[in-house]
Amino acid sequence: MNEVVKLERSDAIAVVTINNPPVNALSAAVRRGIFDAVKSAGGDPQVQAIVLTCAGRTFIAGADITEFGKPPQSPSLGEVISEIENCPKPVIAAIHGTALGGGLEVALGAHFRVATKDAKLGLPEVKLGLLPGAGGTQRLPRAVGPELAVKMIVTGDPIGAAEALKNGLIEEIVESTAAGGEAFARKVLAEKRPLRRLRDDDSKLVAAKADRSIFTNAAAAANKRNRGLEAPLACAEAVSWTLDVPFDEALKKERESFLRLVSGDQSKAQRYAFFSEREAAKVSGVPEGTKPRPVERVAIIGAGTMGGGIAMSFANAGIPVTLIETGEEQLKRGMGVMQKNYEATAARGGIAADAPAKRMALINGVVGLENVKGADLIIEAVFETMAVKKEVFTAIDAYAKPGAVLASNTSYLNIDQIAAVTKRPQDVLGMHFFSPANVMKLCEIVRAEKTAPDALMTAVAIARRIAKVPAVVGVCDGFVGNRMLAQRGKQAEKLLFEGALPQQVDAVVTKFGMPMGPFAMGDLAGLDIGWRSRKDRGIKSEIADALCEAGRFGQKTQKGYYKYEAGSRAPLPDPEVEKLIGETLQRLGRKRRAVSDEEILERMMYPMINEGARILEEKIAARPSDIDVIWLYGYGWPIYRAPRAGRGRTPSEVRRSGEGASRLSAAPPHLNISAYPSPLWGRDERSSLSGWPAEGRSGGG
Ligand code: 3H9
Repeated sequence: MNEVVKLERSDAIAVVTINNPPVNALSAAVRRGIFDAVKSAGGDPQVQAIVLTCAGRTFIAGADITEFGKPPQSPSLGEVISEIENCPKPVIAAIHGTALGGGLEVALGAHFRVATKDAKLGLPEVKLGLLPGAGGTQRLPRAVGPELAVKMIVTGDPIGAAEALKNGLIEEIVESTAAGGEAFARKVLAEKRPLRRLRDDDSKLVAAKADRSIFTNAAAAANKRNRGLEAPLACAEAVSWTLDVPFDEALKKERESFLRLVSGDQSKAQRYAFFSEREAAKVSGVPEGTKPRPVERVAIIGAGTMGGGIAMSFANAGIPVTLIETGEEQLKRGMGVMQKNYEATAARGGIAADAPAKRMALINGVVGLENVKGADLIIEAVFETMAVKKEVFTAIDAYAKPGAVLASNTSYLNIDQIAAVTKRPQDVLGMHFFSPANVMKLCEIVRAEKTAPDALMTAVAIARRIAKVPAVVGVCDGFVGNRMLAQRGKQAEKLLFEGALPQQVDAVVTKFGMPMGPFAMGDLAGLDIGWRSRKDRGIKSEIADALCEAGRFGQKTQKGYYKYEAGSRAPLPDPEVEKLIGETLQRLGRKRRAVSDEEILERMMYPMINEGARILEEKIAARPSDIDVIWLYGYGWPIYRAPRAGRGRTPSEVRRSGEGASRLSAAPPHLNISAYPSPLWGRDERSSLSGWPAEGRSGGG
């Protein structure tokens, strides 16, 4: 048909094959090719059935996201799907890999669907700030019922072939798409099965039409975790139209909603984030063709909060780990915490009831550093002091097998100095996970001066294998994320000395959209870590030190900047802390003043922007978008406030346009927050920081 869609015939069966690597996205050429192929086969008297399938690693993974925001080209996806649905001959979609977004919508236009057993089917548009725009919100509920459909569309999470079969999304699981698709087509012809057009089949809607609460309850449950995003709400609303709006009218409404979202700031930001994440995995300065080293056995040293979380990340991905401690007591405590975490997740329904046992079985707790022996990758997660790190790496060097990658999970320390105590600095790097490590998706991969390219690529590859988002950074104090965060931390601390309380500062930051403020975050990570590190460096922090001296280490002791009830992670303001702050200020002879929320927000943001710009100047981060990825996945930066500079484009398009940097890093390098309060830009910019202009400022002082 054309260069990306082929039409072949095997006697009465026409096979339409899409071949548009890497993921068979529905570019204009693919849409045209499918449209023409189906029209031609439909009108060919020799053809009795049509199989729609894909070459390469996957079925169609969606609309071509790079085309969004550009002038539309015909045929539209809706027209392609209509052509399939109205074809007088049975059309069978044969699915392998991932049928996502517009890809699943194409398959829903077919009269029958079969899939291989490892296939995944879903409508992830919501993750790009969109709703399915080519009938997905109307056909999926008719295929699987509105309850499952609203869950799939609002969360964007795909289902596997077995679940798809159970719920009527596919007719059969096949060995391979080529043979299986054709065999199924012959079966349809032999059995003279009537063509099932989902648009005409309301049988799965009957119950929810009679009792709307079936739908509204499912929609509310799916929307529970939504934090300020428009798309999930639009998705749920569109699915609700299946209950009371005629099909064609609902398609029109869906289209209008799609067009509104696709041109909105939230979706633009989310699309920019999608491409930024993929760009971050491309490492500069690594010779082409560099292969990661094979990793089958992993050892983690330290069963504390971080080590345990990292071990859980591996176990969650089905990779066995050896978790090493120095004593039985510490090991037992660490294993107990992991067990409890898993059980709590299972009790909430986050994982299957038998998952805690299965996952714990993958974590082999042992005592003694000699147990790193057989590991291909060793991740150290011990106390955050250089002396201890050096001691541990000297021991690892003595026991680890040649070629093993030796990673430190340090969040601040100089990896070059750690590597220097080994005889194999080329194998040493940083793998900085974020707390809680089993939840947060970011892994900063720290390239030290002597890190070998294949060691670096090993860390990047393993991070992706355990479903983390890797971002390669250079060596400096705190790398990218924590170095920027330290600037915020300094201001947060100063704010306490000036009269603000932890809960006031945190409230401003969470209102902006971050999941936590600096003080709640400190309590989660453990205040003792910073305390120990400060002592190591001879630094004092009057209020934080006083808290630690009073045994308030954060959540782990149920007291930190806040107090915590047993078994709860909810921070409760504590009058004792207010008293302690008051006494400290008195001792230092400082007067409290009223601090406005606006001032707090500025002081939480501007210093980080400055630091981001410096990080780029120093080439600690390779690109502005890497910094955005770090903030999105390491610190829960609200995705809808991701760079306006992106405007839905890929990071490389942004660079080519000459606008250069992301919002966080687009600021002139030295806004100089120390001169506060001097308004740096106009009021509206301040009230919504997502409005940061590309050139970094809009007037003011
Ligand atoms: C949609 O369908 C809207 C419709 O409802 C209505 C329209 C009217 N377009 O992730 P990977 C590129 S919205 C363009 O590293 P993996 C990606 O940038 C869409 N490009 O591979 C990368 O390029 P590069 C709904 C795309 O194996 C390369 O492919 N669909 C698209 O780890 C490899 O990607 C989705 O949201 C695309 N749709 O994962 C699915 N998808 O090599 C989005 C990928 O230059 N895609 N690329 O960096 C995914 O989730 C994953 O890519 C997938 C493969 C799971 C498919």
